Formats: sequence, structure tokens, C-alpha cells
Amino acid sequence: MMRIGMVCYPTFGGSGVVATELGKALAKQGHHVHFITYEQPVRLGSFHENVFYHEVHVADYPLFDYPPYALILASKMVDVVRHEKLDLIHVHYAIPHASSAFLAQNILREQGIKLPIITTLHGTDITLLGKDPSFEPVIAFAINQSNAVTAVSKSLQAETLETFEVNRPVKVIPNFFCPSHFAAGRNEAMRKVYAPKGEKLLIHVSNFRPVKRVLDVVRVFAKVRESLPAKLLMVGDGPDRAAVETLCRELSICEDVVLLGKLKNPIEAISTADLFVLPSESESFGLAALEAMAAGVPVVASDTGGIPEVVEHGTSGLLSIVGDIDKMAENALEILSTKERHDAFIAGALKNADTFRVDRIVPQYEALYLQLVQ
Ligand code: GMT
Repeated sequence: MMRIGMVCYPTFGGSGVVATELGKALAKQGHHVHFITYEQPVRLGSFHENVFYHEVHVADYPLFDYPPYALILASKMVDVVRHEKLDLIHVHYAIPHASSAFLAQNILREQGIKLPIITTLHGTDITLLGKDPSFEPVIAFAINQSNAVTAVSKSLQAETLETFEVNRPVKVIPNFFCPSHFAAGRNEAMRKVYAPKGEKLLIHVSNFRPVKRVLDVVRVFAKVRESLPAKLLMVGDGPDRAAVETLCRELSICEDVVLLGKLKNPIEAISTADLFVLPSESESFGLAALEAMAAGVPVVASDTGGIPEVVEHGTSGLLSIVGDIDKMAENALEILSTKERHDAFIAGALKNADTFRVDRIVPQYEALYLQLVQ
């Protein structure tokens, strides 16, 4: 049994979801998992054996326009490691977690306590923010100080090595899904609500940031809708939501587009759909696409970053270059063209997703932890 600290963003982002599911899976194996973050992670749920949650309280002090979260987090890590006797800390998303962990590690070393750190890179911590000169020196340093570094795809591994002078191996451990979350199958009752006349149901799930190209989702849908009765569910919220609403009005398709906002469990919504649309500008992995595949929902996505490592073109979905709306709509129509074709992609999605089952991936993290604590 190991005592593991898990540091992540508690929000709807994929990195927080991966950290939470990893922690839950490790706890089921008998390890003690201590989440350290500023809010309860959205997918943590209520009560799990061997799972503990330590909240980082950010002090509201008049001097601070920007409370120094990275420092408060480092102090909390020191406290939890000392009192819960943690064997290691696994941080998800380098900024600022890897640098806070480095600080905590050094403070603990002064006290005679060894703290191995594993940093998992998730994507925008490298591809967008990490490259920014306002973060780059600190992130490069913190990555190099971690005792082990993992990336969620080969594409992100390559980009990390191109972006930073990394002096240690970056191991690829892909993201995963838990089959038990998909056991309920297709939600026919909800399908009747959102596609009452048997329309094809397309879905998109994201944080509506520019990197997700949510306007492309709407444009692809509008083209699909010209050829067949269809509805679009959009799950999530973020900076581009208003632009989505405006575009739907301009295209006069509001009655066929439902913006559901943020959902704690998007799997229920994904499981009602016929097709998942992910036209991102860049995507280190595309956890939402994997969740769609695991629910038996084929994917139309852009051929970028780690997506082709997750969605097998021609098997679980169809990929095309970023921004090619016509091709994405054509791909969507091809998948949905006949029941036989759609069923073949559904079967392909389920088969393809199986490679990323929790029981295939989590042991890779466990093996890495064991190497570090020996
Ligand atoms: O930028 C995001 O989309 C959020 C970010 C996160 O913190 O969750 O997502 C990244 O990590 C996910 C989990 O590993 C990956 O599935 C996403 O592809 C990745 N996002 C990007 O690379 C844009």
C-alpha cells in the first residue's frame, strides 16, 4: 500500500477528471489517496474507501490583488506529506503544481523527509501556456526537477521535448476510461426528449475556449442538418458560448441546438448521442472523444495533436484537417449515412476505446510510483 498525494485542478477540465479517476482507481487497489486542491474535484463524488480530500484555503488578504496560490499549495503539500506520511506526490498539469511540488520537496528535504514527485503533462500546460515566456523558465525548471514526468500522448511527449530542454525521460501514459461509468448504456428516455422525431443527435463537450473551435461545431452541424434531420447538444461553458449563441441565431438553427451548460457527469449526455464532434485547434489527447468512444459514439474530429492516437481514422471515427468544416460535415454524413455504416463505427468505437480501459493504464502509473519509492 502506498500513500499518494494527488494534486490537480478540481474543475471540469480533463486533467482534473483523469487525476480524480486515477485516484479512485488506486484507492480501489488499497492505496491511500489524498487529493490536495482548492475545491472538491467535480468527479470525486461523495464517499470512497481510502480517498481523502485536503482543501487548500486561499487567504483573502487586502494586500493581494492576486493571492499566491502556488505558495499556499506548497505549504499545504508540506503539511499533508508530514502528517499523512505520504510516499509521493503526483501533480497533474504542470502550472503551477510542478513548481509548488518542487518547493514542498525542498522544504521537506530540510526536515529530513524524502518526497518523490511525478508530474503529468496534460496539454495546454505545454502547448499553450508552457511556451509563454511568462511561464517558460519556471515550467522548464519544474519539469526537470520532477523525479518522473509523464505525458498523456506521444504527440504531447514530442511537443514537450521540442519546447523545453528536458533532461529526463518523458514517459507516455495515455488517459483511460472506467467501463463501470458506461454500464447504463444509451439513455433512450433522454433521446426522446432531445430527438423526439428520431433525428440524429450530435454532441460536443468542452470548456468553450478558443482552442476548442466551438463555432466549427455549429457550422458542421448546420451543414449536416441541410442533409438530414438532426439536433445538436452542446455541453459545457466558457468564453465562446455567447459567440455560439449568436451564430445559431444568425444561421436560424436555434430550435435544433441545445446548450446544456456544464454537467457534472457528461457521460450521461454523451451516451444519448449518435455522433461526437471535436474540431479542436489542438488537443493533446481528447478525453471527451475517448469517453464518447467508450459510450459507443463515433467521433468526427480534427487530425491534430494526440487525437489520431485516440480516434482511429476509419474505425472509431473520421478525422480531417483543422478548420475544414465541409470535410467534417461530409465525414459526419458518411458515418450517419446508413444504419450499417453507423453500426460499424459504433463497434469500432467500442473496440478502439477498449485499449484505454482503466485496468490497462492504471498499473502503468502504479509501476512508476513503485520505482520512485523504492
Ligand atoms: O485545455 C483543456 O482542454 C483542458 C485540459 C485540462 O486541464 O483538462 O485538457 C488537456 O488535458 C486533457 C486530459 O489529459 C486532454 O484530454 C486534453 O486533450 C487537453 N487539452 C488540450 O490539449 C487542449
